[in-house]
Amino acid sequence: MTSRDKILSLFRSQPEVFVSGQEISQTLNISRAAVWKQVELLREQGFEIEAQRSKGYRLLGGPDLLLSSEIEKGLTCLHLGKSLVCLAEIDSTNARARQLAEQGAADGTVIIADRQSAGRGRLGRRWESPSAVNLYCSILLRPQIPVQQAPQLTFLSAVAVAETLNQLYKLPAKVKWPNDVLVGGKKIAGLLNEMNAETEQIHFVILGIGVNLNMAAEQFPEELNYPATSVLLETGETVDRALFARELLQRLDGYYCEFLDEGFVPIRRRWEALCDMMNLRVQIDNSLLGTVVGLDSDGALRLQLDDGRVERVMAGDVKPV
Ligand code: BT5
Repeated sequence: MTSRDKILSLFRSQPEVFVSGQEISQTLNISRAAVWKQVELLREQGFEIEAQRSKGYRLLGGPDLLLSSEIEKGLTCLHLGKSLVCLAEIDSTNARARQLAEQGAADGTVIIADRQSAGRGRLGRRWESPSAVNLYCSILLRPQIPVQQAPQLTFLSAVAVAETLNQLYKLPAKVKWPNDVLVGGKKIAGLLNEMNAETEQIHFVILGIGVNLNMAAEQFPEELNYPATSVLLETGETVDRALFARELLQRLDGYYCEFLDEGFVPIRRRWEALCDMMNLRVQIDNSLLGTVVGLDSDGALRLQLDDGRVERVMAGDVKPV
């Protein structure tokens, strides 16, 4: 955690209460001048901090930044989040996770950012990532599984995101092949998994997860491939992003352990139960037409064509027809 995060965490643990410069300097083991400098930096970032000579500092308001200390509170994961990095801003958490992975970062490292300046979707698309409203998260994993099984991990994240939205906000979240989570037919989350592997061996997999939590209608781009929504738009309530991040990591960790022990079958079952396109007629990339009959063990969508043959679809955008 940076000094900035530690000071914020200290303020937030005692809302509206003055914390003396001396207490901060002792707790963080930095000089009083350094405390003052960090407070100035926080003010520049939009935090309203009152300073009184005899009492110290207190936080009156400011942006809702995610802090690793708040996400880690009570987290009991076996794999994920042993190292959890929360950044104010980054180009893309997936790009940062890849850099860290190449430098040898450990299995289970989690990168979260408050804002992405170049958030990525699939096929070079952009993921709109405004400041302080959503979750932008990348998880670095080093699973010892065959390379062809790596795409299965996307379904694990999709199930964990949909179930967390159901559990915390009673939202009827559904999964859409291959990498979306929808509420009422609108996209609320997108997943982007990236892998670094040789023919036989996975070096690492990055699970990129973007969930629209407190995003307001005017923050969505005008041109969208698919209608989109957020928890705020669905429920009318602003949600606690740290709590969502914590619940999601906890659930993902459980499913990842299960996946390593038992393979893809339990996740596939959950995914199929959450997919409301099962047995529906769909079109892939405005060409192939058929009925969704399930998910294959490598993550391919099983599509029954009109002549009865079952086609395995490896990539593409699915639209109901
Ligand atoms: C995705 O791509 O859905 C994958 C999105 C993954 C984002 C996460 S955030 C953390 C991590 N770091 C990254 O850099 N990325 C990951 P795709 O299926 O290609 O969908 C992209 C399309 O969704 C865009 O072309 C827009 O039409 C639409 N879109 C963009 N931003 C959106 C948003 N915030 N909510 C809903 N739809 C959006």
